Amino acid sequence: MQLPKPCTALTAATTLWCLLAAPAQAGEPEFSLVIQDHRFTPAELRVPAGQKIRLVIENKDPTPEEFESYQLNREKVVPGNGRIVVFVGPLKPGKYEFFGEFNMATARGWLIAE
Ligand SMILES: [Cu+2]
Repeated sequence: MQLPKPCTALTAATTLWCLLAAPAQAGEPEFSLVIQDHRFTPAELRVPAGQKIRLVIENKDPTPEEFESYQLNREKVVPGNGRIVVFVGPLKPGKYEFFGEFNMATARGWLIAE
C-alpha cells in the first residue's frame, strides 16, 4: 500500500491519520475512455473483474454524448468538451457493451472484465 506523503514524518497525529485515511485514499482503480469524432477510444477497455472501478469518460467533441450500457445498467450524458465519472462493478468476467446514444453508428465499445 502506498502511504500518503505526510506518513514519512511519523508523529502520533500522522500515524493515526495514516491508519485512518490511507486505505480510503487507495480507492477504486481508475480507467479512461475518450470520445472524439463520435468514437470511443479505446474501443475495447480491459478492466479487473470482481472489483469496483472508476471510469473517467472525457468528451473531446464540442457536442454532448450519452454514455449508455444496458449490461452495465448505466446511462449518463457527457457534456461537449466535458468529462464524467461512472462507477462500475464489481463485474463478473465477461464482455460488456457500451455505446453513445447520440451517435450509435460509430460510438460503440466493450468493457472486458477479466
Ligand atoms: Cu439513453
